[in-house]
Amino acid sequence: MKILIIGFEYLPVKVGGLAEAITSIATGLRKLGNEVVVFTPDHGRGLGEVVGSFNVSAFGESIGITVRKRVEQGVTVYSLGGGLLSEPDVYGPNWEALLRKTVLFGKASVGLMNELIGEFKPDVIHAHDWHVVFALGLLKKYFGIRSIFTVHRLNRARISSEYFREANLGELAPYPELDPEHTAGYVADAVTTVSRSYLWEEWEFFKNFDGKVTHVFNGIDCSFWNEELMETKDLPREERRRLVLERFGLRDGTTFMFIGRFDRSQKGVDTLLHAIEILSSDPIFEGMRFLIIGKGDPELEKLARALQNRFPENVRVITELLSRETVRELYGSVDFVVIPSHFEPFGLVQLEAMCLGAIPLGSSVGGIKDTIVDLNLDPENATGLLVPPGDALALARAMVEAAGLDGETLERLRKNGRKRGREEFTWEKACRRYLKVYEGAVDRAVPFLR
Ligand code: NHF
Repeated sequence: MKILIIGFEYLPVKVGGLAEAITSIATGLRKLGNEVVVFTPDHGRGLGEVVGSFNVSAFGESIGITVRKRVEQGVTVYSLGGGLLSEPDVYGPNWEALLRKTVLFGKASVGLMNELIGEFKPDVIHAHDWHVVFALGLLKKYFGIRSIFTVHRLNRARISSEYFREANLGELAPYPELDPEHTAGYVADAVTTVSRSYLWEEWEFFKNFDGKVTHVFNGIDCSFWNEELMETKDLPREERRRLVLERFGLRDGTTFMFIGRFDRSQKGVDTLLHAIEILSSDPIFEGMRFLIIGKGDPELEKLARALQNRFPENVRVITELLSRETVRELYGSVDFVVIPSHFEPFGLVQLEAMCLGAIPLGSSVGGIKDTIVDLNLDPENATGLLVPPGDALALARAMVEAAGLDGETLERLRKNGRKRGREEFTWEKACRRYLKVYEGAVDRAVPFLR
């Protein structure tokens, strides 16, 4: 099949999990023998060789567009630069600039497609997240190609219809303000999201496209998230843990790690801080260690540091950027990884942890719920523990339960986790299912069959 992928992030350009997902999907589809082309903004990176240029009129001026091309793992990546497409802040520097960038990307995508169509006519266009709504609408309008829209995370923005008129898509904007995710879903022939639970949690949105909605789970790259590649792979796990804790100036103890963005709406670091506070009055706390890794909301960073100051023997807050390799060493050394998200379309952390033998304690939402098998629901096949989101007391209790598990149970959880990560959630599986979506040969989310 000939597949065109459009998205705002493609590795090495990475802001969040989106980059990892789009790149893995593109390379996975290529490995399955498809021809895969990607259109993405250049974001001032200048990656690849210049292969063309043309002008686009937008916002009352003529903007020179530069097309760069590179081939990575068999995938042809075109990056479009010029005007705001060369702005290095992927989603910035402000909302107005981002909207203009999305319109310009749409118009420039049509210019590039016009150049390529003689040699490369896609069978399907796969659009990722709302930023490509104009590109999707315009490619559909001018080339009539079957298209798929994937929601990685609902953003629920409102955009003035002016931007649709500026994009030459006035016909899609009957109201003064529109939700671009809604428009993208309306334009697409199929709509997908990255886990089954997220789809149903957000049915209020997805029901608008009832009949063409399904889920495709993301995957995990266990060839990288692999214990065999660890520097300390020959040491027993307890020894690795001792060394990691020593590095952060802590004595040995049962270790819980959080890694993620410090924000209030999604990642739930606030719930974790509260849970640690609750635990601090329990005698078991003395033997517990918490590594809290991430950055973001300055208020939350301050709260986390205050907790570290109060409990210097137990808590370490790490706000520096760690390499993927270092994070791998940590996953392979700590006992538990906590994922207290308030919502999570898929979430990669729980699977990265599972691949490296760290046991996940996660909120029972979205992709976390679909990937972790809860010890209290299915002890034989369990891979971790699930707790209700936003419930600090339940999380504190789960941490006490986890710290008290016997060696045999811990080993079973680890073994099941590794197997589930490596066999159930592969990118190859995800890509095979996307191919079915492209062909319309996939099961749908049906509200009366839930
Ligand atoms: O894993 C890639 C990622 C998801 O849960 C994640 C999210 C954004 O919030 O699909 O997209």
